[in-house]
Amino acid sequence: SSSPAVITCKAAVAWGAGEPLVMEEVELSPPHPHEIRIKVFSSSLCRSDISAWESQASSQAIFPRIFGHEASGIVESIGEGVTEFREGDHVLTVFTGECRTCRQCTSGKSNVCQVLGLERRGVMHSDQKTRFSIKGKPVFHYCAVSSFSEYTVVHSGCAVKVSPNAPLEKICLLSCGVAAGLGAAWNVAAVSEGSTVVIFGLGTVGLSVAQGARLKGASRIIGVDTNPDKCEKAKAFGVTEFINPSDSSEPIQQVIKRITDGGADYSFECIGDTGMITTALQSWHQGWGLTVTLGVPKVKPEMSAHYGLLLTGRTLKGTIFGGWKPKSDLPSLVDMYMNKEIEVDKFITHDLPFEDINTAFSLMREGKCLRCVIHM
Ligand code: COD
Ligand code: ZN
Repeated sequence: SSSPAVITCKAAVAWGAGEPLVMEEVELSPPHPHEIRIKVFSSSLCRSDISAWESQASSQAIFPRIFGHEASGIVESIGEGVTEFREGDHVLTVFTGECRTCRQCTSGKSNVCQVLGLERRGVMHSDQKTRFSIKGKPVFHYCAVSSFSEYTVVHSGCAVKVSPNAPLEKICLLSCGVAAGLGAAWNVAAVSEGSTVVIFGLGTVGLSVAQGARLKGASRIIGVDTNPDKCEKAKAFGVTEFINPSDSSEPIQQVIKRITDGGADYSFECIGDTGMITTALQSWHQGWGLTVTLGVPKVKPEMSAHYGLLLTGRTLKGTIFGGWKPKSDLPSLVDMYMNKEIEVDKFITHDLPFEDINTAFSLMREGKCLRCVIHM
């Protein structure tokens, strides 16, 4: 077939921190070598999109920018050297790619690719440039995905081919939040049967940890969240007890130790607050216990804790994307969804047309949704 050309399409562009997105006609270049151009089918909104869009930090002031990284789509065209994809393939995008050849990808010890790892500067990995522009002026990417657009270009290592039978409007959630939570429970913590689990933050990520823990037979799953609406919602995902820190004057770690006869076996930080990591560490059982951090802190990146907490044998682990290698592991998660072994649909509290994307941002900011799926 003839080589692909520049196209124009509609994209939701953020012009400044916290400013409502504006629907713009953007130019999108053809895929460069080893890249693919995707017709985005659906994209759900994840908290990280909001955090980056709201951030006043100068390192994050990358505008104009197209957010969105939890998405599904159909391959529209392929760049030179791409052998893995064809036009028409169904794909999930991933914010952390897998080149399959670098030292980390081949290590068997890490899911963080040296070449296609988390991109924070708003450009493509290969040439530090953008593929989007408006009247010739660059429009920046987010996590090298930028799915709040009718079309996008990603590195072929940042997309995963999935079964054409899977509903694209649902499985987009497996591209980030739901997979991250399940992976934290299964791959990183390896939650054991009969154990007690505490989850700080009951968004889609935290509730996916709950689902993962329930499927591994955890007997108590304690959810902690300052939003009282999460109490009812959380039960559907396996949370057995709910604690709202605003309801009690007793420190939360003390409450947990009291009700669990000495402390939890596992705790998970799904808020993005380093103070909560300290609290999570203090909620452990004496002599054992594992804390997994999933969030990226919005404010203070340093954390503090008394070394004695670790001295007696406790463990602190960090993870991104639940330890999954996207290319190797995501197709089987999609299959599990198709076989009804994992729940995805229940996380979708809202479906919205692309034009209403700012409504999705408001719903998430106000804590009124789990996932809003935006249909392109
Ligand atoms: N105490 C208790 N609960 C709180 C507090 C608090 N101080 N503050 C907020 N919460 C609750 C909120 O009420 C909400 O229910 C929950 O915490 C957070 O949920 P969501 O829906 O806002 O967010 P998620 O589940 O989509 O994601 C949360 C993460 C923290 C995991 C995410 O934002 C993140 O930091 N990801 C880091 C990894 C990363 O950058 N990956 C890149 C793509 S995600
Ligand atoms: Zn995300």
